[in-house]
Amino acid sequence: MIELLKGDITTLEVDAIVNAANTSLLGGGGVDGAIHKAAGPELLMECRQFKGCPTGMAKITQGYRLPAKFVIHTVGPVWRDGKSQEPELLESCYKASLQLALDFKFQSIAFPSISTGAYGFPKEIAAEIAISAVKAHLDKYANPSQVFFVAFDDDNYKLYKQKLHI
Ligand code: AR6
Repeated sequence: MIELLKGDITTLEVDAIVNAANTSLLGGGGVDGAIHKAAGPELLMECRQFKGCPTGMAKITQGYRLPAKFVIHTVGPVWRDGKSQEPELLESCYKASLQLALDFKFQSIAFPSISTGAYGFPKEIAAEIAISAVKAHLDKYANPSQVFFVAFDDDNYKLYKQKLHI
């Protein structure tokens, strides 16, 4: 089941929220900054142990002061020219995050629109990649059973609404 929400991902009471992080995993702006702020300093302490994360991969931590139980940190690609494997790497972020949710038998997961802020990925292509990666996973596996797309801005909300036909 896929649902679209508008607003702040840090308020959601789900098994895992996904963070659009950078390769250091040591925090930043945008959704990453909001998640670290809401989770508290323990999140950064746990993130340090990974010594980073390559683009397209994902790591999992506890949620600390967040209502979400866990945070899945994934690193989206920086948009360059569209010919530098950006689409494949973005798809890989969704797949790796969903694989962790499957491994942990999560029921619910919430995604922000990875790479469409500071990393400049075109929103429409990003929404198509996100939706098709999630649908492909849901067709094959029972977990997670509930996937939320969380749009922070109006553009993303409208795009997801249109592409999800809701
Ligand atoms: N809840 C949900 N979505 C949000 C929130 C929020 N609280 N805040 C922003 N967004 P961005 P990126 C949306 O820039 O493009 C960071 O500094 C935002 O509107 O957060 O993957 C990291 O440390 C946009 O649609 O992530 C990296 O250095 C989407 O989240 C870099 O930015 C992603 O925007 C990653 O860039």
